[in-house]
Amino acid sequence: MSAELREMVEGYLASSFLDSDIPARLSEAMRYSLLAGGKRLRPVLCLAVARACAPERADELARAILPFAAGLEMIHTYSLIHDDLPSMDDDDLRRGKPTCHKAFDEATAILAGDALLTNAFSHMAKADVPAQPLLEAVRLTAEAAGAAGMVGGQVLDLAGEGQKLSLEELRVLNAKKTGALLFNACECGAVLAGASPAMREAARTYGAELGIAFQITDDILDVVGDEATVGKEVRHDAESDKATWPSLIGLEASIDLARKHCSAAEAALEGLFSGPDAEFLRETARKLVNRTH
Ligand code: GRG
Repeated sequence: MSAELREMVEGYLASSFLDSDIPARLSEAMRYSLLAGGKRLRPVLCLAVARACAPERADELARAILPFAAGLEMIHTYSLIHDDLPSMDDDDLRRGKPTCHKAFDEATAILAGDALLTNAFSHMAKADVPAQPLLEAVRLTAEAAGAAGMVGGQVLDLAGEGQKLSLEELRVLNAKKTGALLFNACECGAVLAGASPAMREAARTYGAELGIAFQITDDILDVVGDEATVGKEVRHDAESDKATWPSLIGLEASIDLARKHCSAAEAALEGLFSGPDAEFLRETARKLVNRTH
């Protein structure tokens, strides 16, 4: 199921930013990072939630929402490009390849990120769904990616380097930096499918639980993973003296906590979602703890 959705997203992304009006070097940098082989988790979650909300319209919905879902991946890719910059996390490797500023130059990487973020909204607005839910989903996404969401989380992350954070501070930081885009992808899937308020709430809870589990596993991979499999530098958190789940509660307790949040994600779907896409969402939550990249 997810392979099919992932391929749809991959196809859409591959055909974007080929416009001859875009300066060649900018288009090259945007496509370099966008097509570097990410998991496409956010767009696939958005599409799968929408389909699980209305299984009888699954194929039609996926086609209608695809530009919106692809926009979410563009926003995610912009955040990775900017996160890797020397003034932020200063990373040389991303998705198994040199980071954008290494492959091009710093100014081009900043502008490629800016362009991906801005153009993402143009793609999202092309979704073939009624105006009211589309406007709501665009608003939710701007909030999730913006100052009170991901960008705010990144600020807290940078400010937290070298600081001893409490568990609650780390939870809030993670919910913004990593969680906001993930739960937003799920909530927007429900909104765009015209789902009931209960389904929308359940989708949001599923995404939020998955988001925290995702960040915990990211922290764990930084400790136990190897660079070739993870596709980015590892042991980076300790080097930058970052508060992480393993550093605050230990490795074993972090694995247990990730499992707990994955179970909570699965439980959020109970009784409301059906069909193969609901099963895919449950399986995603079950498999998350064992992810290697
Ligand atoms: C620069 C505004 C701004 C925000 C950056 C996304 C982010 C916030 C930072 C990335 C660093 C990081 C380790 C974040 C936590 C987990 C995360 C989002 C990992 C990357 O997402 P994946 O694993 O990556 O879905 P792929 O490459 O598969 O898309």
